[in-house]
Amino acid sequence: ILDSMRGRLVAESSHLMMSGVREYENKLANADRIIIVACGTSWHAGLVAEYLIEDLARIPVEVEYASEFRYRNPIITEKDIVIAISQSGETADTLAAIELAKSKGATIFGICNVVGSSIARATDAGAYTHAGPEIGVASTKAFTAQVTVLTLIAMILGSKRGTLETTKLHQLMAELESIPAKVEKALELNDQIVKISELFKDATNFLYLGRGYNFPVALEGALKLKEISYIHAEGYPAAEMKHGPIALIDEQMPVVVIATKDSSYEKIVSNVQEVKARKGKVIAIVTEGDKTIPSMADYVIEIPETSEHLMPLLSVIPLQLLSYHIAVMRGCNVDQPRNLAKSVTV
Ligand code: F1P
Repeated sequence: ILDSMRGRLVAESSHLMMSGVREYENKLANADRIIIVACGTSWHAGLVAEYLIEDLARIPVEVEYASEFRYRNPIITEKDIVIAISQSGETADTLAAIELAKSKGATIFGICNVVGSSIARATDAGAYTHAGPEIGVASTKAFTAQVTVLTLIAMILGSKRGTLETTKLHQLMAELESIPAKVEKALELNDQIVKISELFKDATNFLYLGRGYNFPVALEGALKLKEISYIHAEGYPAAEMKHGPIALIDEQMPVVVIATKDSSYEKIVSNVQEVKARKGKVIAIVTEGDKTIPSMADYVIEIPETSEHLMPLLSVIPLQLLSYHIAVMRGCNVDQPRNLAKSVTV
């Protein structure tokens, strides 16, 4: 798995994949609204894109589960741009959502990993992620490659629309260039995560919490654990905890909190306090050098510092490793989990 995760570095440093975006950048930049359709992990990448595009390019974004969107009667017009995201490029729900949007005259932009796949062929334009083949069913490096492409799209749109200052654009570009080395560093956490996995491999429930850019990562961490280890896991925006999930917390409940240094850091500190007050076991993903959260958490995983816009590229890695090791320790087949298909074509 480590080798396959390293494959993402190739995708992340490749700017070739953006040629499809360049042709359509005016159309994208002038959109009144962008609708993102996807399923599973790809939908989580779409949620990260909502934060990125709204923040950097100030274009309203809606993120829809393709499996719901295709069956309701959504409002779609010729002015809409639909971005369809899919690793396999064969997911039937995403394909059906594209066909629906196309029938209403929307422009469809695809982000796929598999060249020449059905979704790539059904779209008007697009970008390939070139993350290499996903050996297992559950998406891992595809997620980071999708988020990378979507980050570049948000940056291009922000600079075209004048909502992203040139200095900030250059800072983000430079930071993006440093991500492959930081991913390598995050992968060095492997041995530490093996030890944590050993302690929690028999848990029956997990809660994942994150705020801002780390909220979709919390959802993705929970999905990965469900998919490959069959442990029940829920991902929540940390601020939603008090609206229900807090009732679940007791000394049996492992709570993975993605608490890196960003604009919502102070708030997440109080969320960790709330979990600890109820005796939950906190596994915190923090920024290197942080002192506050480590003083409260039960287990601490330090990842390199980066801009909050790019943090999902790093914060997802320990969560993927945690799911992987727990699944292996439970004797699960991580490449071919039960009941899951590589591409859901029905
Ligand atoms: C979507 C997806 C994956 C998940 C599993 C089932 O696939 O939900 O995210 O890991 O493989 O399908 P795709 O449209 O991104 O290929």
